[in-house]
Amino acid sequence: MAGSKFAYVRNFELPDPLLPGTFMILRIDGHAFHRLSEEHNFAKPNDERALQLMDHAARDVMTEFKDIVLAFGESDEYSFLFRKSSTLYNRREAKILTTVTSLFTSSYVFNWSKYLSDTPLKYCPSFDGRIVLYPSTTVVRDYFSWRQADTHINNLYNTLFWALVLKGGQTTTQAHAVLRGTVSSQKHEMLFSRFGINYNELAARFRKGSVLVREEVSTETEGVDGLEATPLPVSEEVSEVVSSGAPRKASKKKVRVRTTIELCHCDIIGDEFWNARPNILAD
Ligand code: DGT
Ligand code: MG
Ligand code: MG
Ligand code: MG
Ligand code: MG
Repeated sequence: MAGSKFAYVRNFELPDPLLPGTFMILRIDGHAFHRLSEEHNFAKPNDERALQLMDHAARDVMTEFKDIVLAFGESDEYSFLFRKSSTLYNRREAKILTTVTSLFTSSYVFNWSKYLSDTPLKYCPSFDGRIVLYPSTTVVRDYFSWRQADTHINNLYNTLFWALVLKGGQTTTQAHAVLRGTVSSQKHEMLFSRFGINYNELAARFRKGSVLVREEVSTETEGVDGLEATPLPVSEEVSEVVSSGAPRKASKKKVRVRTTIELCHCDIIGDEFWNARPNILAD
């Protein structure tokens, strides 16, 4: 069946498959958030409400796309790691990228007023997105180390910069000049000696960024004399049933394993995080 004489235009639609057997990382980044943060009076250097809104949108994305095994967020960006064997949308790049980016954006807008209740959204925010393929677990680990190191570098710089401006009475030009060429230890020292700020005591959210990861949570429920325990109102499966040894009035214990999405502000550069969660990088 040839269809209409116009149908040949479909021949211009070229496939855009992402190489199988590789790790996809999709990163979204707020478009012109320098302006968005100014126009909506985000706190400097970090606005906790705005960061929580980013976390909320990222969680919505992970809830919808089960192949995402890890997400990391800082500032106006979020990175999503898909499991290596994902066949989401037959690994069509545009389909994955546009659907995830638009879901993130709509969640950001939809939930804005929950976090910035006294600040009406003045215009439509947007996010750009890209997918990069990584061939090995080493480079995936290095990718996330790169982003978390970036969080630290930017936060240290921004914390001192805004302390100089907001507490030290300097102009932004002066603050930039003071910071130029300084190394990390000098910034720590300046923060402490001039402003009494111990950098390491700042909120982990600001120093480490946000990590969203799926965790399995086991709950034991009891059913007596063969009565079933009330199912949990979540769409997760029962993993095993354990019976006690008593012949009558047996109390059946059901261990239910649910998967939840946990938010933490922990280190992902060292081995500990990854060793505790071997599933993230598994095939
Ligand atoms: P782009 O990504 O090229 O469209 O341009 P921008 O302006 O989004 O630049 P980008 O992504 O490199 O930097 C993020 C901007 O967002 C940066 O100017 C600071 C701002 N921003 C992000 N989070 C916060 C926050 O919590 N508080 C404040 N005051 N600003 C923030
Ligand atoms: Mg950008
Ligand atoms: Mg941006
Ligand atoms: Mg950014
Ligand atoms: Mg359609």
